[in-house]
Amino acid sequence: MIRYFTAGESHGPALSTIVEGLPAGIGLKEEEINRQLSRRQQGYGRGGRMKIETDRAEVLSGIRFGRTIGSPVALVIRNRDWENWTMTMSQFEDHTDNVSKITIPRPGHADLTGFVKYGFEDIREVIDRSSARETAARVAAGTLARALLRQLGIQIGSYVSSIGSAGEPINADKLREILSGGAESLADEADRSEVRMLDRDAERSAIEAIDQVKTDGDTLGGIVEVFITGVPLGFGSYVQHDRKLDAALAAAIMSIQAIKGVEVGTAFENARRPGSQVHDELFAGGAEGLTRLTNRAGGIEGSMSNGQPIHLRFAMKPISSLVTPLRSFNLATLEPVQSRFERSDACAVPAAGVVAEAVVAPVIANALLEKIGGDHMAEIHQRLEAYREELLRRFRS
Ligand code: EPS
Repeated sequence: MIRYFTAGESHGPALSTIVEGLPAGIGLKEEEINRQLSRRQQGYGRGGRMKIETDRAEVLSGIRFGRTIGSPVALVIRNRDWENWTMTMSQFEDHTDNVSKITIPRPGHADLTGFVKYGFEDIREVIDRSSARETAARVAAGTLARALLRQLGIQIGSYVSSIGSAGEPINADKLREILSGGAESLADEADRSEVRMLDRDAERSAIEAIDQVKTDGDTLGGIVEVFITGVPLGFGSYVQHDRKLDAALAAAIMSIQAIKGVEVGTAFENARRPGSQVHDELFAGGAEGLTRLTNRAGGIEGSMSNGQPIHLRFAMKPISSLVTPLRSFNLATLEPVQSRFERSDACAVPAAGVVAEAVVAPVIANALLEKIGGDHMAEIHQRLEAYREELLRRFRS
């Protein structure tokens, strides 16, 4: 099973990750990791920090001649901004007297609870690890599982359906057409837009809305749709809570900073309709064995993949660092004060989609390994093809 951890503070020397449990033989180009890192840095509404950083991963282990060798892959992404923070974030020299302490928490942020929970005297120690900069390491880690999946015809993509009140999910027929080329076609199309939207009117409205919040010193959240295509029927299981695919995918997405809701398929809309208008009817045969005319279940029934594209939708709250302050209090004096501003983004919804693509990759890869096993890519490929052929044979009319 693939496991990974990240380490690193936003303004420390670097972010790093160790990815364990990758099969041998996954072909990977360094440019692909860096391409994903660069995608994560884009998006209209990003703040000043993204002008400083150009994220690139250094591979320290686990890859030889462009292929994984089954051993842990360690990656490092240097923070260029570190040179501006060597005193504030100094590891061993004590600069307590030279660095002013932050004691005013931002509503909506980890500031207040992290400060109390860890017994800090300076909110800086919360800010630097709770920062969404950490997602750079997760994107780098996810690229490896993603490469494994891509080599097996499983693709992941996302687009932004709304930012603030601008935009809505695109028409199901148009979506089906784009997804027929695999979920990466969707991601490629979304990447052509600065807000990763597919509808030009919605894009224009979203950019205007971001401009408006920048002027107002405010921030905006949004909704992102994630698709995974090429997943055969039968990944995950209904038999035990910790083997449920929908639960694992939702947990992965919910672990991204500022994500507050995850939906599988059109779950909330489904809850408003009778079952006869919700459940996707079944037809044997067709190019992929089984045919469905709708996918309201989002490709998951009984917590298992059902062979349809997996569809997840998630909500990101507006970033909690606001230029225009909200009411807060000083943790040192308990006096009421206006919350302080920490440099940040006005909107990071487009980046969240790229991060979500990365964090679901190890979940799907693990479901695959649980289903068919295998220690190297040739073995996994052969087993998956045999499984796909068996499914086709079973449902061929
Ligand atoms: C973040 C605050 C900002 C963002 C950061 C997330 O960083 P800084 O305080 O250095 O301006 O730019 O995001 C990234 C650095 C990134 O790479 O995504 C926060 O507080 O969460």
